[in-house]
Amino acid sequence: MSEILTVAPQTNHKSLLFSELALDLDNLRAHFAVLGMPYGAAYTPQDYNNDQTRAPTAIRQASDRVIRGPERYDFDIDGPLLQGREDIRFVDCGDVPADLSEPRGHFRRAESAVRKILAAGAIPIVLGGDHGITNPVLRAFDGQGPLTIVHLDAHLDWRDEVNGVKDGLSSPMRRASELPYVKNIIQIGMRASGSARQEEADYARQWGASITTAYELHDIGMDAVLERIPDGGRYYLTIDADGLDPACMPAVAGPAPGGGHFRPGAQIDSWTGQERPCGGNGFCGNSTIAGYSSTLLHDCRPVDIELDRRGHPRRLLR
Ligand SMILES: [Mn+2]
Repeated sequence: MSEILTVAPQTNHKSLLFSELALDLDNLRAHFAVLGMPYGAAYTPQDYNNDQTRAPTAIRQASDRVIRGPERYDFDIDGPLLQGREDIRFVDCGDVPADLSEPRGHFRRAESAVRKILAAGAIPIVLGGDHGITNPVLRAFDGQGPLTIVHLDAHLDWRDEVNGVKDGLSSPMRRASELPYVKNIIQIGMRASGSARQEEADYARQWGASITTAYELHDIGMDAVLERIPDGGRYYLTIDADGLDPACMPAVAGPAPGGGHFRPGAQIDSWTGQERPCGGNGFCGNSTIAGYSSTLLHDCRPVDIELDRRGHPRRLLR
């Protein structure tokens, strides 16, 4: 029997936004698959089980207060969740469990779980946890490129290592830059001080990352920032909750004043769902969401979808 990669979420409301619980990843039938990843790569012993580890469960439990029923009309998307389409399968694959006898085993299981979700033709929606979760998730995308990473965050996340840990929450963009199938990195919302030093800022610019600061975003607006993203290939959206201003997203480990509010967050979600010129096999939106984030509730709204002959999502439509 193959190894069990995920277990059911912990408490009452077991899935995100009334989605079907689907723990059999070998026989997954889905267009959108939620995956909870509570554990990152700890920098200190205290971080093995921190506030962020409770986020996937907390987000699921909060989701039924945000949308009281999947049949309810939602003004943001001009219709009910999934637009009432019963042919779209939106499932929740549960959480990736940790094992103290194998401290990084959850990263290996997460990568395997995402590979199975992709093999099923579904778009993974990953809930952290901290931003370290992006490292194993992106590794599962080999053969799926070229990828453009769209990254909303206060912080640069280009550290090579912290306390000797190379796949922690400070390093996801550095690790992404090393993947041969990652062609573009678009970073939006940078501000204040994080783990980056001058050398990381220089390195990111030298690599060719497109960096938009929070104040530039305020000045020109999210639509103008999104215009800078090259067309073609596939997009991988990763949102650190601290990309939003702490006035509307205070429950983060690294608050940085001066960020955007819900409106630019919703715009970036909406952009993910737009019809765009696509290369490769035509996927347009591949989303991973790290950390506490109300914007993720927008990200989890597939508004309309075009399927290929095998029933896999070919294109997301507005
Ligand atoms: Mn951050």
